[in-house]
Amino acid sequence: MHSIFTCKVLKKFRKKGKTVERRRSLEEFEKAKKVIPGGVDSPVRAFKSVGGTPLFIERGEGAYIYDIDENRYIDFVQSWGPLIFGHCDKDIEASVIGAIKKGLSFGAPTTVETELASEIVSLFDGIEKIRFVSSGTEAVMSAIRLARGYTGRDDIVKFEGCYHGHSDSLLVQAGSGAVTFGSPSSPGVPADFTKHTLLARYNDTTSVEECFNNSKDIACVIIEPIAGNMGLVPADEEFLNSLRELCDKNGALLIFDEVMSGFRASLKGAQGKVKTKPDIVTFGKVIGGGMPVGAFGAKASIMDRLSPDGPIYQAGTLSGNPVAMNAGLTALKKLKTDPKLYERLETLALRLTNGLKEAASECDIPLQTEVRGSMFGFFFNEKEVKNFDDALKSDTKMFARFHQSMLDEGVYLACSQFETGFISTVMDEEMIDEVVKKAKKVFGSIK
Ligand code: KE4
Repeated sequence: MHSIFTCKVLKKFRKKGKTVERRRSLEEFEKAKKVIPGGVDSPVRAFKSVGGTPLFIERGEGAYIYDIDENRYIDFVQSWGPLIFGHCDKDIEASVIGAIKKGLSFGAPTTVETELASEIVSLFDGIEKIRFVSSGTEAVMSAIRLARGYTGRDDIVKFEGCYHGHSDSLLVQAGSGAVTFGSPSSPGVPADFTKHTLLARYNDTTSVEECFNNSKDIACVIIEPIAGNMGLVPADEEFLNSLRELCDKNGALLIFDEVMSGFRASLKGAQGKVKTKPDIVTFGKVIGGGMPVGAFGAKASIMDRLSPDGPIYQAGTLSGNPVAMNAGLTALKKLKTDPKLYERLETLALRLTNGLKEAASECDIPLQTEVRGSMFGFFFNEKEVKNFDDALKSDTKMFARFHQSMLDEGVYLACSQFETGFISTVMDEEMIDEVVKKAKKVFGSIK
């Protein structure tokens, strides 16, 4: 028997002749909210910026996920980036099962950590050593401390609209969830913790020069070289070069936060697309194959300042967990074996975004699109988006209507205008064309 609440909401889901049954997600969400803040373990999942109720997912299979009401969706979120091989990849599954049979965790060195570290180091001239942690937030927090300890300076520069995880000194005008909630700097972060964080504008060299004019104590500049947390906004090549020059001139380190773009934009992340080389790189998502992992790497001269050989402390109980390491190692080995993989993913991403653009223009809906490797984004915006202010001018109400209607069509897109979508290796042209066809129908109904 439906509760009154459920009936009311269900009515909302009834499309012309199309009833998308999501009763169990509705009921589970009510239950979850009683014991988990907002009913979710990460804010963006709550669907607050797009409306409606988050789907409770039962399982994934290849390019698809199934909610607990047995509705099937093609998944362009892929757990916010990690699942480049889609759900239940047989090789990654086997490596995890194999690892689990030998034990879950030891809190002691294992050879698989060295193997995965070597796989990553071998890809980047600028990385001689890498340390694993359990999330992207931890990787960036550790990289910032390393930069501060290495330079002996306290200030850092970040960019409006970039999100680098939720460590205190970086929750200043963050992108991603914080923007979605319209709370650019979160309560609970003491002003003292952020007074060393200078804000600059993405793709705007002058704003960075101003930071260096205002502070002679800058330890590092941190940037998403391909921003994915204000929607998909790549940095201009000359802008990144200017960051390199300013850091060199002022004795600061340049940090590329590639937690999202790493192994997603190309096999070398953003560094496979631009010439600028950072001093420190952070990773996450794909390098864990779907398990919790983060990492940060740099030249040995920088990394060796970390404890136990150096004085800069950084640690973690499950850092380098062998189950996660095996998942990540399998994923990276698969990525390295197929030289055409990223070309195929980018071609599919372009097929999707070009199709969306054409479908939107047929309905006079302004749509800006962007692609970098397997990453894609779109803005309901009249103008090209080059920075956070531009992104904020997007029509988030139109985005919400599009998101909800595509969900009803079985298409699972990121539940915020300020996120990025992903193509996985198990997607093909037929699937993409089907999504474009659905988008055509949806644009017609929401314009
Ligand atoms: P995690 O702590 O969530 O593993 O990583 C933080 C992080 C750091 N740097 C970049 C560039 C990131 O994109 C992220 C996390 N990305 C978001 C999605 N935009 C994670 C999703 C969420 O917060 O639930």
